[in-house]
Amino acid sequence: MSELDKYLRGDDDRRVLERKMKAEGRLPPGQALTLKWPVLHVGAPPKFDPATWDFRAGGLVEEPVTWSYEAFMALPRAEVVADFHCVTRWSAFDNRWEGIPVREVLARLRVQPSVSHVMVLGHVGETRYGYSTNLPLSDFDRGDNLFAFRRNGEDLEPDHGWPLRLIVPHLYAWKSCKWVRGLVFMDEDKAGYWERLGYHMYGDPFLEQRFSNE
Ligand SMILES: Nc1nc2c(c(=O)[nH]1)N[C@H]1C(S)=C(S)[C@@H](COP(=O)(O)O)O[C@H]1N2
Ligand SMILES: [Mo]
Repeated sequence: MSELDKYLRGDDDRRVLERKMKAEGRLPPGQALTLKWPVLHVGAPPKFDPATWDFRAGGLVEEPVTWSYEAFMALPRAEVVADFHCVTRWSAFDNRWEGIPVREVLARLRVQPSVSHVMVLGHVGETRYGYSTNLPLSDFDRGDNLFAFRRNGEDLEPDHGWPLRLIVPHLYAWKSCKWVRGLVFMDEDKAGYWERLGYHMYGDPFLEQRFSNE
């Protein structure tokens, strides 16, 4: 392929930006920059009905809480610009996410002192896959984490998690649960969907924590 063809395909912009991110220390090892936004999930996006959708928090909390769609969407909102690193080796930079900060949700829960980890739950029942993913409470309780509904000014497509997905920018993207519906607070670490299948329990992209046997 000629340099002109590459330029017309956008490869040239891609490589220039990739070099810049690498120089700035923002490209984790083994990752390539993508200008697109690939779709990656198991199963199929669930049907969304705002009348029956709810968001539940349970496990080791003083009182379990259930929010309706209306109540959840009435929580305070914020914008976060952050990078997104998928374990399948693509990274998308400077995504402008809009959503409800995880900390706004935590502030409305009375989490028991023994809690060390959270299991994040995706949709259950629409397909045979109920997605879940685990992370330490201290990694969940961060200012950059959002329950997002918009990216770069546009509502998320169903494929990207509409009506709501978690965004945890500092860990591999499989922790960013799409179609998120609930949280279980735990006093030990337990494996979620991909973690049971061998993905790393923590998943730091800068340490290349891809699989648990590495
Ligand atoms: N509910 C659910 N969330 C999920 C997944 C999934 O299969 N189901 N896949 C994860 C993986 S492996 C990645 S890389 C990101 C991809 O998000 P995207 O499809 O919006 O790029 O979503 C994560 N969240
Ligand atoms: Mo992924």
